[in-house]
Amino acid sequence: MAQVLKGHLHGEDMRIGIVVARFNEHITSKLLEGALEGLKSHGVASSDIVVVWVPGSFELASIAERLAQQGDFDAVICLGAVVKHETDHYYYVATEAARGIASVARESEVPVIFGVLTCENDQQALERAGGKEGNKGTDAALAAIEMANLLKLVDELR
Ligand code: INI
Repeated sequence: MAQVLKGHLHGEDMRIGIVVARFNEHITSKLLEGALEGLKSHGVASSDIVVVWVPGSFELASIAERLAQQGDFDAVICLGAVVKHETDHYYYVATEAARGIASVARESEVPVIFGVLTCENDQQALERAGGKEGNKGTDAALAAIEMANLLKLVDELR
């Protein structure tokens, strides 16, 4: 019979790093609230959560990399909100944030989670930061716990 592995959502005894962008803080603070709520409701103690604010989404990956390298965290969550404006600046920020986080995630021993909204306008972003589309910060928190548990199971296969 096939062996099937699934990560569970028990976060007890986990230490989680959150890197959050200050740009569009009216949105990212809500993503952070959602993430903290998601972690705590799944057993992660407040004292085991470290939150690091960075200027914008472009800076998320470099701090996530440092946290992931410390070996002290079970997962690192990146939170940001990139919103389209008149110029195409947002495009470069969103692309590099995604590329940077994906690269850190692949090279890290622990999960690094992409909780960055990329939206047409503020309304779309707010709907996904505790509005009618839920809170992507909470989703990111649950993905972090699931992936941290899954990684342990996968490593046990060795
Ligand atoms: N940073 C964001 O997090 N969201 C944005 O929408 C955004 N836009 O559109 O400019 C943004 N820019 C700042 C960027 O992340 C860096 O902090 C800045 O370029 C300094 O490196």
